[in-house]
Amino acid sequence: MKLGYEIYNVIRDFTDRIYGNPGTTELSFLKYLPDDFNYYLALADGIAVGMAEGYYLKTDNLAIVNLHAAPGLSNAAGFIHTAFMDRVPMLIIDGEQSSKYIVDEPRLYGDLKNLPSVKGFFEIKNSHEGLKIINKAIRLSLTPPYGPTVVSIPQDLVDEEVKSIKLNKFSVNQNCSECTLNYVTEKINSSEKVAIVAGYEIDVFNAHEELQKFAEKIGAPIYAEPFASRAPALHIDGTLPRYASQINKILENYDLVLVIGGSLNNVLFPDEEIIGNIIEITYDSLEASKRIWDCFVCNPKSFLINIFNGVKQKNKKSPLISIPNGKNKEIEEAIKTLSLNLKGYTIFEEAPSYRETIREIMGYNKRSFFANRAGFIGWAIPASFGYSSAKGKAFAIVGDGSFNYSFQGLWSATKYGGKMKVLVINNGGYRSLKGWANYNKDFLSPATDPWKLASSYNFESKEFDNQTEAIKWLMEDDSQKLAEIRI
Ligand SMILES: Cc1ncc(C[n+]2csc(CCOP(=O)(O)OP(=O)(O)O)c2C)c(N)n1
Repeated sequence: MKLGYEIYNVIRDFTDRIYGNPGTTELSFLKYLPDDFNYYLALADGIAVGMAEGYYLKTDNLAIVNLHAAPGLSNAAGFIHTAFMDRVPMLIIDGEQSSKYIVDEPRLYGDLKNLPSVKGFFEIKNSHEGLKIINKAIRLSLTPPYGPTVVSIPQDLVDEEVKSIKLNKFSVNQNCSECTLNYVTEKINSSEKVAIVAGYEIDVFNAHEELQKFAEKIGAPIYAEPFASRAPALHIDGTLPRYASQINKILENYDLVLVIGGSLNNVLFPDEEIIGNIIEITYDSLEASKRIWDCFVCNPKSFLINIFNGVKQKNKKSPLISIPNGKNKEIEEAIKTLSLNLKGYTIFEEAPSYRETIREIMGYNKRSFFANRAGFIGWAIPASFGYSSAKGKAFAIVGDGSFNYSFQGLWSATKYGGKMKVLVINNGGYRSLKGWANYNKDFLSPATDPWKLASSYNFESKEFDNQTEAIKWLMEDDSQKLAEIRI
């Protein structure tokens, strides 16, 4: 059979769909798209990547994207970087000019082998190696830390005859060694005041219950890592602030800080070196390699299960240190109303001025709260649609500034359907930047009407003065809706 046909046969073991945006060099590959395979069109390249990330967040499946040669890939770079930071298993297939003439560097060609933030970039040189390269790119992407890989396929090669291959099983699961467990147990048992900083890997590995039991036994408060991107625990005692110096003020109160499945360095303002008596357990060797404190790279769920019996029950709970984090009153009413009327919707948070307010009021529901780890705005709408395209119920909370980066994702939502809501908090521009800058300039206040843009894609949208009314209208049924509140 032809290479194009065989590629779909291989990826069929992982997913039933591709998110993409096509160009001339993809047309030959896309003509082999099987009838039972879904192609979700995004109106811009990066948006396809954001949608694919949302699909992964709902399904845990490898996400597959089809992009257009160098223009498509380079245009999607911000979203690819975000998928990399979020550790998303993702295969990006991009079309390329005909193999014989790539050497002449025709239009659309670009040497993107050094594209940052991908785990591997592979160019198929001949049809014989095509399926092996797809296999290699998939396996590399699925090796922790997960991340995007790219396979570039010259458009002529997909029409060549190749032998089929069946991908065999592949899985990586590194449990924590006895030696690690003994070391950490001894440290915990000999420390009086222990704190836990829990991160997004707890949600990735579904280790919430194990974390809770462990924390209770050792009497440790659980802090969420700064800007936690997924639910780090069932119950959080405190949230770490935006400044490294403020984090240090908290950590200095403990003899031992256990960072489990996250990063202390995910701070917005690294104004100081983060210090403390820290032990970190993560499945992410890239994260661990950057730290100078004790780090053990292994599955955090296996860590929590296997350390439990060895640690001593502590009768006195270590103190909880709280630093007020500037909760913003402006949208409290809306977020409170929403948290009482969530109806199984999953939050995609992208409201820079209100991140803490949203987290504090709503808390983190297991596998029902997502943000990105790259500090990238424009992600929440495509990711919400990707999530809803996989039968999830997605609720994006976005600022007006953030909305304008990727509202084209709403076109895909109206085209393909799915349960998706959007709340736009319109504060007349880049409020967070104005706050940090401490001055106001015209370029910080772009005035736009998001609900009008959404309406132009037939995404039902309305503007509200009253926050409670807005939430009530959004949540009164399961249809796709956008409410914009002006504050
Ligand atoms: C892709 C990208 N471009 C630019 C920025 C810089 N940036 C951070 S916050 C922000 C303003 C966001 O405006 P809005 O969503 O309305 O939130 P607000 O600041 O008003 O709370 C900008 C431009 C960014 N983080 N990501």
